[in-house]
Amino acid sequence: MAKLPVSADEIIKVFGPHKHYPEKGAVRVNIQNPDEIVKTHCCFCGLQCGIKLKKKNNKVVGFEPWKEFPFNEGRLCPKGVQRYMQDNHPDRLLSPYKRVEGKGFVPIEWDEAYDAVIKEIRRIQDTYGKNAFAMLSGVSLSNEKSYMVGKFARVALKTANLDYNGRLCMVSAGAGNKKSFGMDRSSNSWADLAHAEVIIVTGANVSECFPVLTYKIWEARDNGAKVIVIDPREIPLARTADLHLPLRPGTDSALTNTMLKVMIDNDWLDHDFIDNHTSGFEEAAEAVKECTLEWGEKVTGVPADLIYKAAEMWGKAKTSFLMHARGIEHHSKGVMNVCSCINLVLATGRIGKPYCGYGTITGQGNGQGGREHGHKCDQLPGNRDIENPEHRKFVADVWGIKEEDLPGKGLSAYEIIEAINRGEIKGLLSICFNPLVSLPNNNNVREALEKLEFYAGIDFFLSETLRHADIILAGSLQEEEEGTTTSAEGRVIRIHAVVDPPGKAKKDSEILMELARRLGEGDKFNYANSEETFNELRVASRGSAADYYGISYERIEKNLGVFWPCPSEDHPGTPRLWEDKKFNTPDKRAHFNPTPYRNPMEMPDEEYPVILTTGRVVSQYLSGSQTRRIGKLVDLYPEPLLELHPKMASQYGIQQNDLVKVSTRRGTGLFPANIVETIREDTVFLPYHWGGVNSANQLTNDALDPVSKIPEFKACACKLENTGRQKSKDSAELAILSRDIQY
Ligand SMILES: Nc1nc2c(c(=O)[nH]1)N[C@H]1C(S)=C(S)[C@@H](COP(=O)(O)OP(=O)(O)OC[C@H]3O[C@@H](n4cnc5c(=O)[nH]c(N)nc54)[C@H](O)[C@@H]3O)O[C@H]1N2
Ligand SMILES: Nc1nc2c(c(=O)[nH]1)N[C@H]1C(S)=C(S)[C@@H](COP(=O)(O)OP(=O)(O)OC[C@H]3O[C@@H](n4cnc5c(=O)[nH]c(N)nc54)[C@H](O)[C@@H]3O)O[C@H]1N2
Ligand code: SF4
Ligand SMILES: [Mo]
Repeated sequence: MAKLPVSADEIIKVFGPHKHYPEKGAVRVNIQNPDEIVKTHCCFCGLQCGIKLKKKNNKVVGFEPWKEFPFNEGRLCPKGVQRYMQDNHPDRLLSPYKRVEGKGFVPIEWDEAYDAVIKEIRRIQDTYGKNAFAMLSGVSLSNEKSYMVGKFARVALKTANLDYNGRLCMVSAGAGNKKSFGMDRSSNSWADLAHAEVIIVTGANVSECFPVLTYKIWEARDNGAKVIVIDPREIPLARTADLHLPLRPGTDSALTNTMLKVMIDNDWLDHDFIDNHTSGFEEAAEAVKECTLEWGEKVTGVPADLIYKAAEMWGKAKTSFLMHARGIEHHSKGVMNVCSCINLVLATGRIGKPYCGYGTITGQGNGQGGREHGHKCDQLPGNRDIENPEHRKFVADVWGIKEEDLPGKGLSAYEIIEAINRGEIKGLLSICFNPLVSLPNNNNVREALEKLEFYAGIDFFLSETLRHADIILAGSLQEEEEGTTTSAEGRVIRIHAVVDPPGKAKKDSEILMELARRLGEGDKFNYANSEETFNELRVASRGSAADYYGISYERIEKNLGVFWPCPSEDHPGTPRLWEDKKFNTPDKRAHFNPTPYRNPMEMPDEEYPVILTTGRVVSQYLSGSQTRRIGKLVDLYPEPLLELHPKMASQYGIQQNDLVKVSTRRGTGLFPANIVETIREDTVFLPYHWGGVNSANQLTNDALDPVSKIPEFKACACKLENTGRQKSKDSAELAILSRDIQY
């Protein structure tokens, strides 16, 4: 029998009506006499800006800029200045809950909650095998918690099926980086941007998603840099760029391949670097042989002269930086796209030198550290390979277990959902992940949640996914536990506990440790504090491709962060990688990878003639479970709007704010139209931060990249129908009020 989500009425009875905090129009008071001001970091994006949080009576009551922190120097974006609204929020989960049919969620004591979880883990694993109980995790978690989750799943749960939300985010970049460099990190601290002659930003809406990085790029412009933006939309950064290439979604490697061909034809190459420090150039060159400017224009929709100009600017520069984000990575060929960008960098040899670099802009708060410490389905701490016998032995020794007891490679995030739907996985524990909103083709996710025999989740808010839970474990915010994160630059920084979790909520790590104890593995999870966990992580990462061994809490504090790799306590850390041109591959050379072009898995056709791409807006964060509760952020952008070009709008007779029905082969949604001139005429864009009827992920394609297993969020085919109805004045309000109860 399908296990339906707890109903809206039942939720309101127990939790009260959903509230925004602060309420609409409320004035925020900046407390002037806090008990304490604590230096820590923003919990949202991968830039991890420094921030000072004000504390009074064990509550976070405000913030101040932290001007001395070297990356952001006090700057914060709209989300950063509202982040502190969360710990006091009326929606906080203040105790564990269990689902009782007919009543909804009922608050219970921790002992009962733990017992219920352990009983179900045992039952399911005894009946169906260890791997029938899966775990999903997320990288808003600190390094310490990420490491602990990886160890918990393998040592306490003993399941192979652990994966994380970075599977939707950083994995194409990670796989491309490893293939090309043998290491997965931005090549330089972004201080090097300031004097780069040319900067390419591709598939990254920097001004909305990494707002504080904008000023670094503008600083470079002030110093004379030329900026090239590659994006189907004229994003804010493109409006201040020297060149904007508005390509058709899903055609990135056609564009970069054509640029490489132009560079080869004009000999804008660094032969010395290619010959002495790389391998695979011939194969990569062979793969772009047919990529003429005419072909490039036809496939990408970007005029040939613009492609030529970009290749010339990039090819002739002496210093340069190439940055990309999910726009090129969220594709069924995301890894190829990443490799094709790296090929442009390697062809010019501009890496491992001052003002020359390459980097993927990490998405989630700890998207960098979290992808190194072992909660990916194929990975052990230190970015070690779970299938490599030496790596397994090393980590098993650190954990005090036998190598043969360490599970092998498990399923990736979306594959776990598919396995639940096939009846192979029966139980799930999640922490820090809201897959019902964030996974593609999410009607499949709903079906999986309804099918699970048991589901428990650790969160501080009742997310859409958690409405399907049998047990809810009330966890902690970033500022409720000591720890570290690693910023997009590769800088390991200190997160400070400002307050204790409110009510009966507990620290995430405490919950995991107690579950481990009750599973009989308590002796392996006996950490007195986060520093002890970090010190074990250091040892587990020693000698690896993500070596933290030399980094201590004390050193981070003293230096305002340490860049890994840092193999020993007297090592200064590594802001700029590969200055000695010794890459981390077995032959110490950087690898070109051939990147032959192919189309996205779903192309527009007669039935579904329009390209749909999805992404973000500045005021909302990820699945929105955190930011849709903060009144000031909701005011900025209350509901998802369908961005479309005036020409497309007139073709369908669509006016501003008309409700448009958008359908794909997977689902249908209704979205008010936002007619803008800043998008390609053949493409529409939807932000994905909402669930239920407003969810963009009802529509998206669940085709996965064969290597990274990232979904194709950025290109699928859709059709539009004008409903002829205008969005009513109340529809936004209604959408907000019914935010959690939309389906
Ligand atoms: N405000 C805000 N900031 C965030 C987040 C958030 O949710 N909200 N999330 C954080 C996280 S986890 C992440 S991963 C990052 C994401 O940061 P970004 O990757 O910058 O954000 P997106 O909006 O997903 O996509 C970026 C751009 O890709 C473009 N695009 C779409 N299709 C293509 C294509 O085929 N090729 C190219 N070249 N471009 C394409 C879109 O038009 C969009 O402007 O942001 C982080 N910062
Ligand atoms: N269509 C479309 N879909 C996308 C994308 C896209 O561009 N288009 N982008 C994808 C990307 S890049 C990403 S990263 C994913 C993100 O997708 P998700 O990871 O599902 O999104 P989050 O909102 O981060 O969900 C995290 C949940 O964890 C909770 N949480 C946050 N911090 C903590 C913590 O410290 N402890 C605990 N216990 N819980 C915590 C939050 O309250 C929230 O409920 O979405 C992906 N989905
Ligand atoms: S740019 Fe990112 S880290 Fe900085 S304040 Fe905004 S969301 Fe937070
Ligand atoms: Mo992400």
